[in-house]
Amino acid sequence: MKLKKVDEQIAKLIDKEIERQKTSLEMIPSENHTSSAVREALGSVLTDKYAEGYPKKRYYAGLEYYDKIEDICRQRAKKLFKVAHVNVQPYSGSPANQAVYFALCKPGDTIMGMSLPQGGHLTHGWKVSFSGKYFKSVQYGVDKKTSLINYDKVEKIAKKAKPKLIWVGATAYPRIFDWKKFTKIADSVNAYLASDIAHIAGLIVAGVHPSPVPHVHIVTTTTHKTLRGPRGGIIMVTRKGLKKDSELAQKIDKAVFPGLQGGPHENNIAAIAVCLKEASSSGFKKYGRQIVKNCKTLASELLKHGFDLVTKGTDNHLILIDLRNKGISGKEAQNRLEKAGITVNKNTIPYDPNPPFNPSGIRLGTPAITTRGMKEKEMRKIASWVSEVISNSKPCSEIRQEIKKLCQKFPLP
Ligand code: DSN
Repeated sequence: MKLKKVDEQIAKLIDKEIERQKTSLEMIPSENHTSSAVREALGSVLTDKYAEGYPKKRYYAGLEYYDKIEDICRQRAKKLFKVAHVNVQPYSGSPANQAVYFALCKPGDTIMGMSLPQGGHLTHGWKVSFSGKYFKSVQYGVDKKTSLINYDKVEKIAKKAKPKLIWVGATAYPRIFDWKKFTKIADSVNAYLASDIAHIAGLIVAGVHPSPVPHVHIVTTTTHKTLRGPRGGIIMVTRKGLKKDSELAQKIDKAVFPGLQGGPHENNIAAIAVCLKEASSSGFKKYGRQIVKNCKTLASELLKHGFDLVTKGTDNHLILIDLRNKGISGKEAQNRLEKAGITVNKNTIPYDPNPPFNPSGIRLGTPAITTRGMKEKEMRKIASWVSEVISNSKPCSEIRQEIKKLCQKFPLP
């Protein structure tokens, strides 16, 4: 291996990370394990060239094959998500969302999104991000009692604020979005409706979460979560979007380049193309269904172990646990679980009395462990390990060994 010769230090650390991934359970719901085909495209010579512009309209020479690759990627995304136009150049999810603002809004315009501590995303108008600083952001959240989106309340907020752009999407919402209700709300105030499906893109492709495409104007996604590709971002314009604004596709493209980015990372775009091909297979549909089956099994087992789940369960790939009844903070639970070999992340729960750096919950999910082939039987075991770790009824070191043993049976792709 050449890397070992050139840079032994980095090579060793990569080897250690491979070993860590092999022997532990990756349960952060926004993460996954890519295929070796995706990684081969990512590590290819396509990282070598500038390709500012779009296929056939570039500012650099020598891009015959780059053009073909980017076109294939765009066509695959269009077909898979059934949209009118796609841009596959955003470096990731936040830049993709930034481009949507740049295309549609002026600084100071009113925008609306789900608040971060109640499950939304930084770029949906949270106060510390550009989206909360440069725009007049109004935020909706979840109901205090049920932790579900209260659509009547969303409607009231929208009618009062009359936002130019409304975001639907979340990073910690374990339930299905009612796109139709959001469409009705957005249409009633003549707002653009953008859905950020970063977390659930793979579930939509697999048919286990309804698609927003017939209902919204714009869809953004990352490519590395349930979609199981490399880190990256895609912006899509729907037919409904083009009906609202026939220039929408051009506005989005101009916002990405030259508005916000320079040369696209074409090695990444090639790897996204590979991931989209994989996601078009019948095997991927099965995978998506299994993610949800696993998550539901894990949720019901955790409930049996006395865990308090936000919304009492899940419809998708993630679970949010309110740990207050267990007398442990999210941070401590995350640390202890990591020692045992289960990687989750501390997370705020809706109306969290504790600060975001030391919140009351943890977020966990099944995309990566499902990629390894784990099923309901393993979920039951994992739930009991989580319970043993949190209740401190068995040493983490002992559980670590048991997890290592299980992991041997489920190799990384
Ligand atoms: N950082 C991502 C997550 O973990 O959900 C969202 O972009």
